[in-house]
Amino acid sequence: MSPVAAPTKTKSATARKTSSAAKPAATAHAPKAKVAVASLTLSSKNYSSWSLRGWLLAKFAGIPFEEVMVSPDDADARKELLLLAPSIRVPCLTHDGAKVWNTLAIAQYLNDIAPEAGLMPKDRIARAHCRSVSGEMNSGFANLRAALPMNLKARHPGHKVWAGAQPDIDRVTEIWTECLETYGGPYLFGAQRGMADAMFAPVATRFITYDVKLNKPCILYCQTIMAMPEMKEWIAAAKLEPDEIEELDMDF
Ligand SMILES: N[C@@H](CCC(=O)N[C@@H](CS)C(=O)NCC(=O)O)C(=O)O
Repeated sequence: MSPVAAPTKTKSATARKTSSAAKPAATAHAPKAKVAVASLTLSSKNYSSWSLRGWLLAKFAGIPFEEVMVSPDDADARKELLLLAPSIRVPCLTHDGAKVWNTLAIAQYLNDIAPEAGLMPKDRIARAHCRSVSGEMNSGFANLRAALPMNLKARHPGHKVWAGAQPDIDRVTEIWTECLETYGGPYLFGAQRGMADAMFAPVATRFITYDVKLNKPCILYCQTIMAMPEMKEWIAAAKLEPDEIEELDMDF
């Protein structure tokens, strides 16, 4: 892990900023070290799965960063977000002159600046596998996303999964099972949590929220994800958010 792992704070503006950055300890005689403080745009902690992925990646990388909370429904915030992220989407990472949007690009950038954090496996073949499953998550599973939106505060025991989402669920569990068998768990690529775990963490929460039936290794993997201290921190913050998106709070 990076030696610069820092607690996360939050700031406020039209886009609400939370500073997650650790300020270097200043002493009278010490030369001022130049610490590049990153900022990461996020939207809801309860509902935004992409925000969670970006935030976990930054946490795993151990960089100090501030959270910039933006509301996608607020016109002023959207204008501000456009200045921060050309895609007008979260997450977007700004760090030391670099602006990086799209979660995969953020993961690769963080791996560049904090290689010691082990976001990607060291082995070339495992790294290729990690990139492939992370890319599949980044661009696929549209039916799963539509049918089982992330909602960390909700629980739907016995939820009947829409048939159109089942092939996506089956493919996710196939990826997880193969990774856990190949690399020995408890994370997808072995003992070290990393990029692929951040990419699939919101899916683990959806499987729990909607009571999706899983095989034993996948149940254990969901538990491993939920037990990560970073997940606990994120979920605790999500629970404090007001329930703003009524259609996602409906009973199925
Ligand atoms: N694959 C993209 C997806 C990003 C994405 O869809 N973000 C959503 C939040 S969950 C967003 O910003 N939505 C706001 C909007 O579309 O206005 C990425 O990795 O950045």
